[in-house]
Amino acid sequence: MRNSTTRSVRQSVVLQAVIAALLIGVTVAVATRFKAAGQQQSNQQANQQANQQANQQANQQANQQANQQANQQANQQAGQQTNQPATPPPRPAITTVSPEDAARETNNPRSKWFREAKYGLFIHWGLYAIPAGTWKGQQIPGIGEWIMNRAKVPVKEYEQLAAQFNPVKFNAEEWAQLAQDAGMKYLTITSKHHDGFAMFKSQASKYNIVDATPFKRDPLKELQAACAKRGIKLCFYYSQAQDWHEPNGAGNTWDFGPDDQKDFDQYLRDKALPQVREILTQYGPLGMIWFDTPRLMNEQRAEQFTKMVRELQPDCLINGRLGGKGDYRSTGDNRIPDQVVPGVWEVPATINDTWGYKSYDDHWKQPADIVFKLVDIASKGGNYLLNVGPTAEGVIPQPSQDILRKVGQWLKVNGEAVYGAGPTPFGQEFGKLSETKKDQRGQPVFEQAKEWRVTTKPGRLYIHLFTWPKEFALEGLKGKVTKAYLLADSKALKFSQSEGKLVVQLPDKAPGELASVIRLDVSGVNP
Ligand code: JFZ
Repeated sequence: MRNSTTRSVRQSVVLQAVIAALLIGVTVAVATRFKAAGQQQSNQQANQQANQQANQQANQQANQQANQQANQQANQQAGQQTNQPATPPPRPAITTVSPEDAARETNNPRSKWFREAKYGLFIHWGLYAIPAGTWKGQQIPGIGEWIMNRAKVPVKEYEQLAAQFNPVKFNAEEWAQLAQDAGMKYLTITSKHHDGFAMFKSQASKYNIVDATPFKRDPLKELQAACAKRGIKLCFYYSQAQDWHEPNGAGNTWDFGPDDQKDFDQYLRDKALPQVREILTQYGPLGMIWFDTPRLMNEQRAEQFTKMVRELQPDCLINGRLGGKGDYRSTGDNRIPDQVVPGVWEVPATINDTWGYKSYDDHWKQPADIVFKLVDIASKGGNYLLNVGPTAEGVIPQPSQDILRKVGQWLKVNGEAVYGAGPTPFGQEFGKLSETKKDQRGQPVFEQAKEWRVTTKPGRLYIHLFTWPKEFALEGLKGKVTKAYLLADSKALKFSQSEGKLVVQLPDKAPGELASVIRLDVSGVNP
């Protein structure tokens, strides 16, 4: 099984390398055109081009790595039980987007709120919060919400968790307030994950939080009200293909045998489509539905969902993991591209190393790291969807709350440089290809620089500093800077500008613990 998996991975990696190589040429050309149109600066253009050429290779490499990883992951997951390669083949990495798709995403009025929002709260919550990473005394490796699969728990056993699920400390107001304090503009919660358990009242399946638990409440209804109050866009994750509770759903091979012998269309007809109809009709306007792991999906199956979403909620976004073309693309989990990527896209990310709660995962990302990632992603043109995994009592772990609120404090001061901001017109700040270090295939490694990042708004540049130099120097800016100040204290900064070089003098001490942002007002150029 190992061998055949490895072989099929290798084959598709080779194929994808070829496709990626073809696409990258186009992507780079287009990215150059996009940016050139916005700024009319020959110097900047030259910079960009040099930078893009230098990084083309790095991109290609990253794509191949991402593809290989996605391939391996998908194949491992699917192949574990059945010796079958995963279906469908993994999507190419998001950096290989075609110019047509990028333009379609960007010009879609439906995605406007999303492009401006930049930062959302992901919540993975379900029955898996009860075992919290431990089954029958054994710590089960991997992500918490996969415990049923990783421990091969029979449906009859796993189902019994429902009778114990009573998250009496759940408070929708507190969760929505946390998202607001954190500066997050949307909230995406698991309405049904791969375990098949619906976290909402469902007519289509009794295996749901209202009908099958002592809790009897519908937390998604409560969240609807709490989010609406605060202007937070409510979004639902829905696992449309994997459903380990259903004989014909994808993924549960330990109870129901190989996926290729299932009547997958019957599962779609009896459960997935009716439940998606329920979430689209019972919870007011949704920001999006976040589909996932499109095993066994194909264009025609995806189309049934797309049609339903468009009919019932024309403004509701569809993410990139349905199985057809979505309104935007997701990167691989926790994967941030090296460069600016055109179009609309999102990085789904964990705050520790799991999505669903695991009692012993304390590997928290720190606020400085999260601020860096948020800014890094925004400066490349994407969104950051950061996850928390609440406990079986309905509590979001205190460390995640504290971390999110620290980042929220930073955003209160510096939010204008993030929300609604566009990507950098430069690129040299992302780093460069190593002159000495090579990867296993002999390709130079991309060495990320982390000193500064840039976001933009019309007539403005925002320089995010992650270290604190005496002065900040920027090459290649031809527009005339009329004003410079730190968002943290609004005090004017001294600067000089000559021959395309800007130098901004900085005070002795940074104004805060986390990144400091210089706002530059620029005339004569629209960054
Ligand atoms: C999926 C789920 O299986 C997982 O439980 C979690 O919900 C996560 C957000 O999404 O896992 C994936 C899906 C796609 C990739 C990686 C993990 N990918 O494309 O790299």
